[in-house]
Amino acid sequence: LVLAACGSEGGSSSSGDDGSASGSDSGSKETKTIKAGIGLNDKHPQYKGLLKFKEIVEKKTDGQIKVETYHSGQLGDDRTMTENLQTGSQEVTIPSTAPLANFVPAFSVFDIPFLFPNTEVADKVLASETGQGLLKKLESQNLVGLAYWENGFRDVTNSKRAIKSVEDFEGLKLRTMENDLHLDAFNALGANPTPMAFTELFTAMQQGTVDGQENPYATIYLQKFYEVQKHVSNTHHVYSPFVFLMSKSFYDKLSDENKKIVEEAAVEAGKYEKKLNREANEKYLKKLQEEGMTYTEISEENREEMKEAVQPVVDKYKSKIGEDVVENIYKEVEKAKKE
Ligand code: TK8
Repeated sequence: LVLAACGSEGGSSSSGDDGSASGSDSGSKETKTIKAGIGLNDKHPQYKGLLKFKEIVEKKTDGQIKVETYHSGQLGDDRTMTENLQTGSQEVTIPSTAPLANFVPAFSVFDIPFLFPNTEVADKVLASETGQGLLKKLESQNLVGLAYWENGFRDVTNSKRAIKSVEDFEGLKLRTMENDLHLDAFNALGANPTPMAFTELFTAMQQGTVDGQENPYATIYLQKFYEVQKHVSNTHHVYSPFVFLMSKSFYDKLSDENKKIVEEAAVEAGKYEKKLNREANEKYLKKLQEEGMTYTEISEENREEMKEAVQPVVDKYKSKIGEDVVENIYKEVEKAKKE
């Protein structure tokens, strides 16, 4: 019946988004196009991961699905690209979880400062029932979360002074991602935070609109932030996951076979991206110093002081994130630490 509906020539010529097909492309030979855009540039592991996704999907569907890749915010910032998925003008984007909290508040849980002590715990918690359960919440927003990729541990840079302890944040104009918890955490540290899309950040630092920002070393180096920033500290204050998002209206129209292909490709490319990202974050701190940045190591005692300063913010956001989500994520962290 489905084949007949697709016509004897084996499928309508429609692309994936006009809904005229029989609701599934099984057996049809029409090609679909995935427009995939990210905010980081083409040197970053995130883009190399996206190229890996393209390679796997085009190979496994024998060209039935084509992937067009865009980087450096060519299709907009994270929030705009996520909205593009909801309206159907783009099929894939891979934002940080922080801006995603504007669509599903529970994703703010990953902005709880110092939640993950290391990447081993982060990996286990993201793979846990709680971590995977958060992805399910995206479906109500016409979004499908196919996999967690890695942005990494975030570190503060600025053009004014070395950040050694809480006092050094006083009055510093810091750009934060567009997420209230993230913003309030830097308020609690005494900084003067400004939420801003990543696409505007370099210019804002260049013009002095902001003194600093926070991102993993790979981003700081590959986006050439060392050209406009003097100081970097290993605050490691938040571990940011990326989420590989697909438009649900596009995903739903795929055949079961092609659904499986894109799901597996997102996971496999994510493992590849994570490997490259960890190698990058290992080597780029040294490169930042070679480019003239001054590195300041945060002592464990001073990091504890930062944790205490932001704790009231965590309590304030428990209800917004969801008491159950916060409770479960802490349980998963404790469980992962013991394994
Ligand atoms: C890139 C962003 C970036 C994030 C930020 O699109 O906004 O600072 O860390 O990686 O998602």
